[in-house]
Amino acid sequence: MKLFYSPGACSIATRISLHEAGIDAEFERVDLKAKVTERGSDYLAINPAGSVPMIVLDDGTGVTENVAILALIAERVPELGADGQLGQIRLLEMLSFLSTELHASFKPFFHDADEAGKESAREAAAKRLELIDAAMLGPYLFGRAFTVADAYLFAMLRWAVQFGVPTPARVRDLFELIASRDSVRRALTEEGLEIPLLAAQA
Ligand SMILES: N[C@@H](CCC(=O)N[C@@H](CS)C(=O)NCC(=O)O)C(=O)O
Repeated sequence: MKLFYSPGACSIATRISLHEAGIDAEFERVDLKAKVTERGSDYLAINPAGSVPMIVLDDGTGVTENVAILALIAERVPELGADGQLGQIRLLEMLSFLSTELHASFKPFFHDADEAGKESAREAAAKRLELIDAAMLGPYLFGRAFTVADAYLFAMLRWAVQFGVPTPARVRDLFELIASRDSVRRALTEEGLEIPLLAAQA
């Protein structure tokens, strides 16, 4: 499998999940502005949407979209999904919320929003983090076990620190718990990123 990624982007959720799953992968960095990969390939010819993550399976099939990629990893390694009768549905429900609500609320920060735009993005993201705080079972989103949804949330909690989004206490604890996992430390190191310190925001 291959992952097209950009350091610190949401694609780190896939990298973390692959490490958790014990799935070997190749990683190819994408310059998201120039839309060129580190090997000099035209990324738009590979993924016309131009966004990361994208994975390419060993048979050459490409899969895009965080929700689909993370669901695929959880399908291959069910321990990384949610338990219970509605487990798969609950996982999709959470991944969809993370993608369409939380992830979307961070977009203005990456698109040169002015101060007013950033402040309203901050409020929108904070509101969604409060919903997560109320819904999470603890200590992870779905209880005692880490899932691919935690990996996706982690990517965005790094941005919450970066952009000063107020983060409820239980979600901050969850962030630190996720950050302490070997898979996460490995992924951060591989992408040349620091271990985040949310406590600084408390
Ligand atoms: N709908 C896509 C969006 C992914 C996305 O927004 N990726 C960002 C990085 S976190 C990106 O590639 N931005 C650059 C661009 O879209 O041109 C998904 O959920 O996978």
